[in-house]
Amino acid sequence: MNLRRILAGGLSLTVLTGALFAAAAAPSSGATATPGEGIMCEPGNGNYVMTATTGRMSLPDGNTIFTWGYHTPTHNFQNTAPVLCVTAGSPVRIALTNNLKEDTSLVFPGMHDVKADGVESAPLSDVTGRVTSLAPVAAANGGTVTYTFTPDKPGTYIYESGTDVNKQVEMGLYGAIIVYPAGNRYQAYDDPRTAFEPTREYLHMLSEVDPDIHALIEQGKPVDWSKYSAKYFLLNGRSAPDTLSPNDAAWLPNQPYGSMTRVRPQDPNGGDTAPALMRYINVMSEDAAFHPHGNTERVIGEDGSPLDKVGSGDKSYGSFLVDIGPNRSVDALFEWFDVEKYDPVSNPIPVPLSPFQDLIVKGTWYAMSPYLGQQGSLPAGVSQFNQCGEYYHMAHNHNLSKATNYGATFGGQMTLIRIDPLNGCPAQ
Ligand SMILES: [Cu+2]
Repeated sequence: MNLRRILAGGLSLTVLTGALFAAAAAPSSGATATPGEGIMCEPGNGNYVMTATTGRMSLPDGNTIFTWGYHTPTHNFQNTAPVLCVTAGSPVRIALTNNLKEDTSLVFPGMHDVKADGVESAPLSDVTGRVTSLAPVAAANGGTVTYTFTPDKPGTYIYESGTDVNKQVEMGLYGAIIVYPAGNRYQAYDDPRTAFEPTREYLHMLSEVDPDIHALIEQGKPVDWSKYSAKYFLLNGRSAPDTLSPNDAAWLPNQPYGSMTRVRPQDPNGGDTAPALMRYINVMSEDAAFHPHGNTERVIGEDGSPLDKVGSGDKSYGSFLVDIGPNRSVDALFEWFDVEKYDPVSNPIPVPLSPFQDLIVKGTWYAMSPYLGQQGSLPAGVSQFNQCGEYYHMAHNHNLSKATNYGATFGGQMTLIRIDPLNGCPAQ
């Protein structure tokens, strides 16, 4: 699929996104999961076993890169690290074994009273007083350490290596911790106004990779960090169009997490309108401005702190650009609404499909209707990927240099938003 040629031809964005989706969906191996199915939590219910080890990630341009990551009882090797879904007030235990050739550790920013093998997790230093690790380590070549803590505040958090941080995080030792309110699995925070639709919860973890540095580390050569220059930009450990493939796609065995998001439009008749929940984490060293096309998202919390403390007034805000600082997290509610306002006479829903000729001119992805839920016949010989009347918008890092794969545009930190018909999508 030559995306550049499609761009040069000046075809519509909807055609382009269709091409991206087709490219991502093309492999026909055994996975049956559906793109956009949401966050894939690591099994364990607060009790996790992880082994730091080496492996490879694959990129959409055919490159493969030596990385570090973890294997778990349920997964051979993965990048990014397992998504840990836990509950406020319930203890968490992470047993870390180290199969790397150097010490490693984990830190849990935002968590309090973290213990390592039962004692307070505190930085280590050498005889000169220089800090050698931000947390007690699992020693190289088989060492173990067990971290325990009890999260007290719901929200979205990062966990990552606390040893030789610059190098080990670049190599892939980072992941997400999601803390749910006790008793409210489908709220972002304790405030019931942060409720979200149970099947519409998503994680966008932004990170980047300099393949030259990974190659030097694989070869055991010294690294000059002043020459750092990332070439690949990842969403949940994949770059576009791999971001659109389902969780646990068989053709991406070491990168299990997809990042296509699915939303439902607001019901004009006043039915269930629970929004989707978007959880963002930025693992990069510079700001990220993530841009969902077509509708705003409502930022409701940062770093595990709700912007609307009950009783203090609503500090949440809607934005076309979700700004996530380095090593920070943002939670946002995403509701797809109809700005033109449904009216049964002047603005009926659904509107009729476009005339047949316009379908030919506009392509098969856009029916010239802002509404959803209706499909019609297409010209003979025209194929389409549309399942049930849904449509798609882009979502990407607004720093377009990070929406690339080794300089080739339309890759990197980019995914699609899929807007399903009001009545759902039965044809899966
Ligand atoms: Cu854009």
